[in-house]
Amino acid sequence: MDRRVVHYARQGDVGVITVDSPPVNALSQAVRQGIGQALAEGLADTAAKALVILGAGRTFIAGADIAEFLGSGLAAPDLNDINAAIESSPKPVIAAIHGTALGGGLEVALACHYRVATQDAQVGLPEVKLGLLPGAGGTQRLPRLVGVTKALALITSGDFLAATEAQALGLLDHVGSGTPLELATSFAASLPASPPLPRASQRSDRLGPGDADSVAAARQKLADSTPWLHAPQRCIDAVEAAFTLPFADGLARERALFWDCMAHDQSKALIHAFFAERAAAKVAGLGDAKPRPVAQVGVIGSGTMGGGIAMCFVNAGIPVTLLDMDKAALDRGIGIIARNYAASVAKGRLSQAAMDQRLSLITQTTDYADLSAADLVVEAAYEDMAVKQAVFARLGNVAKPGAVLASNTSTLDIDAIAAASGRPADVVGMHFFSPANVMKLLEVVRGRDSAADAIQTAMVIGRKIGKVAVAVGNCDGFVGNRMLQYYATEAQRLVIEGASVSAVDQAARRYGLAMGPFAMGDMAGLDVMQAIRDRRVAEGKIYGTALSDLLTTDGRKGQKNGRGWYLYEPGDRTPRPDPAVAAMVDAYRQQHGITPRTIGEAEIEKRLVYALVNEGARILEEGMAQSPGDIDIVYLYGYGFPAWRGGPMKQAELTGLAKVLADITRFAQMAGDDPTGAHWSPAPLLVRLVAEGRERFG
Ligand code: 3H9
Repeated sequence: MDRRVVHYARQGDVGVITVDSPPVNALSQAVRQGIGQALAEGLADTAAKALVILGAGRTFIAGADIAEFLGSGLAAPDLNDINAAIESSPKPVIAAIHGTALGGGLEVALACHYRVATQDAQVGLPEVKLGLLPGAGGTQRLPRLVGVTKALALITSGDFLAATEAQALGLLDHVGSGTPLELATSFAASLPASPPLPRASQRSDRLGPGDADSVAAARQKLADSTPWLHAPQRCIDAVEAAFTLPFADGLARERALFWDCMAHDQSKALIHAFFAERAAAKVAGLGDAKPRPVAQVGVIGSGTMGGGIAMCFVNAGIPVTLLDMDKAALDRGIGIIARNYAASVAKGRLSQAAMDQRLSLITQTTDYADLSAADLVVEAAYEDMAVKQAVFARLGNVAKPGAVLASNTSTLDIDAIAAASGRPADVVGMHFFSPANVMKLLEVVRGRDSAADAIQTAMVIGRKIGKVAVAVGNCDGFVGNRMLQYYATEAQRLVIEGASVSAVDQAARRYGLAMGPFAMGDMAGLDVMQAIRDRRVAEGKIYGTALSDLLTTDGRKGQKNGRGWYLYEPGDRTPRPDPAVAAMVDAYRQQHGITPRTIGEAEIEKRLVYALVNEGARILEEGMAQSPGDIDIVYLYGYGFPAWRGGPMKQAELTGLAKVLADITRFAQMAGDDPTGAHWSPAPLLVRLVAEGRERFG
């Protein structure tokens, strides 16, 4: 069907150009061409005194069509040419904004002579979040409209501005209530008969002598905070051109910098992450299953996880019945929740009224019968199969028919838990990450018998409470923790071979991870990890090394008792190297006849990340994740993997699968017959892809 994505129609004496390309009116080649044609129609329409550009559906224009960036080059017409045609129009052109005007969408609006917006509209140049910069005049027109300092802040952060804030900056000419067309029509009617048309490219009144200082300050700020990021510095280079070069040369410089960013691995990684996050929301094999309604939630266990999970639901306005074994446990749990909220109030992030309202949505109980009204029950009891099965047996009796029963287990077999409920079709895993009220990741575990609509319910409610939900298969550790166990094991192997605990963590941080494996272990709790290790070792599987046993035998639990791989001062989470741990490591090496060697940062980095990649490839082959992108999203949102690296699987693709396999093969040789290094046996999928000359996992 040949459907026009941009159409022109006249309303009174105003010519209306409507961009109608769902879902977000992105500037595909067809839309660019359509705007050009509709503009020509409007200019030829003698009855049209002014022209309006607006978006059909939920939004104005959300930017360039990012999918086009995955291909080779951008087909004509060029957005710069469209913008030049708009700006040079002899008739006033008004952008009428609702929803969001982002990236190229805002650049179209900046080329218009006037911009009006609805009160709930937002504007922004978020290209930097994709590792890019505004490439269609945004870095040249915005500084001319709002000044260099403000433009730098907007362009280097990618933050959205509310319409009223944008108006205060001079970016919007009018903000009001009414439809975008009504706003634009009445704005057009208020214009004098032949007004001198304001053209951003021709303005210089907001540029001034302090601009070079603003640029220098912005450069320094970014060099201090995120020196590893490529695009923000290029954004500054482009904005600098707005006051050092004539407009046309500035545009050319901007475009050259845009292509420079586009060629960089960071934009490939960030664009991958953008699409992977959206793809994760679509779970294959669910048919047209609709989510079950969830108006009331039960949470079992008021400890750290249960309390955090309860907060997620009440934050979204969903009442929670919180169950624990006795009143003392409940009081402790509620106390922690209240303290968490109070800290947000103290920081000015939450009002006292909102805190009170959220707490009022939590009902405490010790009686399972009180869960009978819940549409969804999330179990966050102790991580032990017998405990979980007992809970699900009781839930099977009390929960109402059709309630979804979810376990927050991080490693246990969902099918075994589901069987205890007597209604396995209603059972799924909802694996939150600690702290549950902060971390965005939610692994939704599909059991063998989980009903499609039960999975869909968990996915949809996950999004509703602000999580990034990823469907995963039922295997030991699911996706995230299954990969992590080899990463954590490898971290210990590196220390045994000669690296220090802090050197391993430092290499991980320098790679871009939010924290190193040892600091992460201390945060998660060494006792918790030891319990998982003990179970896995009893099952003949690997997790960690005998080195970690020495620490737990010494009573080290991590942050919770101030002693783990590091030492912690009371009330301070800063990890401090512990000479006693270094002594334990020395003793361990001596006992095992290991002569420590110097291990460079590059080797540490590769062994940590490729341990993830190799297991990720196994997970993919087994179908436990539906795509490499899903695995990446698990790592970006659950484990502090840097978005600008796109996730472990994307990194492997960017590095080259053949190179990664060569290193993994080398690490396997180095590990020899050491069972703790058995994970280096190359994943068959990786071997096959490389043999076939393929460069992508999926
Ligand atoms: C740019 O403009 C460069 C120029 O300066 C220079 C050019 C030379 N393209 O997020 P949602 C899809 S760079 C293609 O779930 P929401 C998205 O994949 C661009 N597709 O909705 C999803 O598809 P599906 C600068 C896009 O309501 C669907 O729309 N602009 C684009 O939660 C719904 O998306 C940006 O970076 C796009 N630009 O949020 C804005 N945007 O249904 C990026 C969305 O198949 N977009 N899609 O999964 C956003 O921030 C959010 O999508 C938005 C809506 C706030 C618009």
